[in-house]
Amino acid sequence: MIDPKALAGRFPSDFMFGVATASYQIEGAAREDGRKPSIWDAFSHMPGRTFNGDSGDIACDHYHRLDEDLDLIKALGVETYRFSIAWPRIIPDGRGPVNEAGLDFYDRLIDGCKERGIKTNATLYHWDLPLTLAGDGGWAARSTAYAFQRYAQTVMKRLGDRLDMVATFNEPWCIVWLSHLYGVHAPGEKSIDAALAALHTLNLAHGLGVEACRQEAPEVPVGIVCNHQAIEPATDSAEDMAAAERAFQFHNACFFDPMLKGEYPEAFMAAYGDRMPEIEADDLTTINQKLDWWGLNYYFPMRIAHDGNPEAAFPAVKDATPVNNVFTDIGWEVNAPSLGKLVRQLYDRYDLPEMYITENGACYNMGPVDGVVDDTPRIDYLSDHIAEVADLVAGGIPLKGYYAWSLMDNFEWAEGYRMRFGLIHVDYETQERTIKESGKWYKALAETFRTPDTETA
Ligand code: GCO
Repeated sequence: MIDPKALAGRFPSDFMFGVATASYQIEGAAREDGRKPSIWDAFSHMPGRTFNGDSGDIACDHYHRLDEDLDLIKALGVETYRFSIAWPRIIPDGRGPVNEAGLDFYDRLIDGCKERGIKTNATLYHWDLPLTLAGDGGWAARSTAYAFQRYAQTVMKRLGDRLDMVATFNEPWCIVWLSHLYGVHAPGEKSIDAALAALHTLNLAHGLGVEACRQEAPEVPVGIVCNHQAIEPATDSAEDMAAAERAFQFHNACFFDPMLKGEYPEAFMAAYGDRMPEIEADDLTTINQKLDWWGLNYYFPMRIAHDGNPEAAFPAVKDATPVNNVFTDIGWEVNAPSLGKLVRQLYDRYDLPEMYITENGACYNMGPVDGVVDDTPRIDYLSDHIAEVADLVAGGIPLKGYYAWSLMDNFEWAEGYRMRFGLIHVDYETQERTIKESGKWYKALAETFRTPDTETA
């Protein structure tokens, strides 16, 4: 275990440490104050979609425990809080009437952070699409991009004056591939055509969303949060290296090429161009917006090998065996150097602005024993990855902050409540919160960076 103060000493004084959450994973209050269902309410209530049939109906009951939870964020000594805004609270049918009560909740959240000297980083979309929009085709329908544009305008008009940062989307990869091709997340589609349609709608919505944020709140730095895949070829054979490039195009470049270069990647288009939805004349210009920042969510690498089967669909890769034999409780390989490699690869490939690690953390499911949650493996995971971040900063990457996932245990999507990522333990029966040993370790690290002007009087 690395000493937190020594680790802190490797970062510049303006570096920020924070914690992250997402609306559907923590809020609960799924039917309150005018909120209507999202695709995740529908999906989690379908048989067999989530572990144990768990849903976010109650989750961490954060909606009703806002002040207590903001106090906990402050108690962790962090400088910044990344959260997401639930579209179905703001515009419950996706388009149409605005629900003032929904905006009021985030008003209280942001003001509560301000009062406690905590900076705010809001994500507009972390997967809770209003269910009504799914009836029109959801992300597979182009019209959803325009509905998102209006939602972004609505949020920024009301909240933009007090936000420190905003992101259009969390993890386009999950929204497109995991949800529309692999069928694991809502809406549970398994169709390449649906996924390609969602890909273009999402990219377009991002561009329209950036414009909307700038129009309503020009002072707020706007960006996007991606979980680009850290693709590790099984060998350095020419075949595996070519496979890695194809995988990069499929998993990463189909988002970043249009967003940062105004084009879709070549081999990707050679494979799928004829199945893409219509790309209208100005679309790529709209998508290609200069960003103020970007965020990377990183947990584990993707190991791949060339798939020689002539029937294999692009990117024609198969899974390769992890070389690192250490896994978290969710089965993900622990590998901090892959984070560094991925970041350097992205800066080599793209003209990128400053960045944040917007999520990083580990699943370990131990609970309290005599009031103490001893989660040493999580501390080890965090230390190794934060040390990797320090190397990137020392190597000249404009990396300005790190957010631990997550503030507290929460609804882990298809895994329900059995997988725990929190720095704070949640007892879902009593809603009691207990700061884990990792939370105390992170506090010792993070509080070094709280500048006096962010302290409350
Ligand atoms: C994400 C997810 C989180 C997950 C975390 C662990 O952005 O992937 O936002 O919601 O809980 O990644 O799987």
